[in-house]
Amino acid sequence: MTVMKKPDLDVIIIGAGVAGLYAIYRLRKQGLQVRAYEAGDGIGGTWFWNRYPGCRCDVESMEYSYAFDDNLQQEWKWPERYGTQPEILKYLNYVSQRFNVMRDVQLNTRVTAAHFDSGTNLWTITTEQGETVSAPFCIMATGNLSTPRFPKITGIDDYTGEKYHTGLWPKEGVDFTGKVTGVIGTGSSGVQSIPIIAKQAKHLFVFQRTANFSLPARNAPLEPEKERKHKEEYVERRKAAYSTPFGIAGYPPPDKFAAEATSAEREASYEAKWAEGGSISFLFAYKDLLLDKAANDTASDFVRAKIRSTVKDPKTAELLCPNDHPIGTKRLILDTDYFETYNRDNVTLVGIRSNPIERFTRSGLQLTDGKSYDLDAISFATGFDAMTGAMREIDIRTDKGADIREKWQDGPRTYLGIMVSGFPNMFMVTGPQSPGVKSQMILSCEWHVDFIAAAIEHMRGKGLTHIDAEGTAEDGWVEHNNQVADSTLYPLANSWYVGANIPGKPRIFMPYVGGVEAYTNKCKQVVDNGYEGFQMS
Ligand code: NA7
Repeated sequence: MTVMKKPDLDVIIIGAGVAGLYAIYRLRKQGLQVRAYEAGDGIGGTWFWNRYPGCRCDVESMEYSYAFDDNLQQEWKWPERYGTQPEILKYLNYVSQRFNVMRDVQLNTRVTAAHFDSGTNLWTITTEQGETVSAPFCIMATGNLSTPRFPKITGIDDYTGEKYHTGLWPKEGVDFTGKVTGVIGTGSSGVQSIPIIAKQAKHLFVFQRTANFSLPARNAPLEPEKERKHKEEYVERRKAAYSTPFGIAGYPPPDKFAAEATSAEREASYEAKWAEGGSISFLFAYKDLLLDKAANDTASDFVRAKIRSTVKDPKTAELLCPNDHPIGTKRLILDTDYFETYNRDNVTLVGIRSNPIERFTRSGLQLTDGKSYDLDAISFATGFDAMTGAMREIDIRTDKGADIREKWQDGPRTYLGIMVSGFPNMFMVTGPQSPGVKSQMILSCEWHVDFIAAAIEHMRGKGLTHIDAEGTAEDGWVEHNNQVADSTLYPLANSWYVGANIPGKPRIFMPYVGGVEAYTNKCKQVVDNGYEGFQMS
């Protein structure tokens, strides 16, 4: 007779960032025994690791917060229009304490493997320390931008100066005063940190492979009247957010195509949005900015003209003008004085598109044409193995031979970004092929956790223990996801949305860009149809 081992928990949660923390709270309310395993020595995920100077959310702080408890959203006070990394981390720690979440978080614990056994119907995870834990359900709350990547360039380990990655920034901060320093990468992390590093450094060299579009954030202290009104309307605003493309209420959707306006009207409209700051309002100028190249060109040209009029040196200005993708098809960056920074005498922009970094040396780096730079410190703002990286770092497999690295060899395949067919009882929060990174992320995390919690509750109510996504449902969803992406301009850009920043990563459009409203309606329909596309037994 075999004695069945009693599982350690009802649900294992991997990661204690925004998603993991809410999952603990939500599932515990259902009487489930849960525990989150977190690699960091603190909670917060992305907001724990990305401590680089200038790190700030690009969604307004009154929106970028949890909606699950009205008292919480009423009592928390955001000081500025956009939350800084320290402020958001403070908020997440506050939430954790307020809801006593910490007792179910195990810090300093990196999960290396997760194996499912169909005989026992249990997931068993293994940690770096060799601990094993089992539970019938496992939730990957592992984040989308949580696997920082250094470029694979010869000699990187020979470099003896200070070396930092924006996504792994030291807690104690870095003082660049008096240093000749380099930043490699001009995505959001580079663009946010460059103006601040420039103010400290003796000299800053920015090594740019691709110029990116960036708009002024127009950050400012939060106006008390705006805050009061927002709080008064919070509950309705949160509800309304689900009927919008990005999960953010308060931005009237566009009612005109770009071609329906005269060029003077378009100019005035872009100018007003440029002055207002923020990316949603700008992309909402016309209906077809992300659908039609000619429409998009009008907005792209407007921003290029702004760059040219801001940056005094015409050669530098030209190098900063993005020319390989339509505006908005890569994450549209929000900055504070980014382009203005290139007017400083101590900042030099080095274009490395046609003259890439050949190698790192003991004292700095050398470009292909032989020119070398001696640098006291180098900051890598080179991004992440986005969306699939964190899960692929864990050895996820089942006793039936399913292996996530093999399954996703040609790109991720999921049903609704929530489950992967062949991996029973394993859920993802904001997995690939869900709106996640193309939405107000906290809203999407809450939506997924609520969906998962409801599915588990439904199963328990019916005495069911096993759930998997049907292969055909998954195929259909992947195809739908690709069709939606192909009907937009998004695939035209070499972005981390398609894995283009990781050499050798299969090129597939990973986020769902049909919008939050369409996506959440689809989820509701799935539930109304008895969890259509999921097999439960
Ligand atoms: P991103 O947006 O992926 O940006 C990474 C940057 O690093 C980008 O400019 C890359 O140039 C550059 N990069 C990457 N590898 C290299 C090499 N080998 N040589 C030179 N330059 C390189 O990451 P971020 O951290 O800035 O932002 C990620 C998200 O976090 C952001 O979208 C927000 O949502 C928050 P490339 O464009 O690939 O030519």
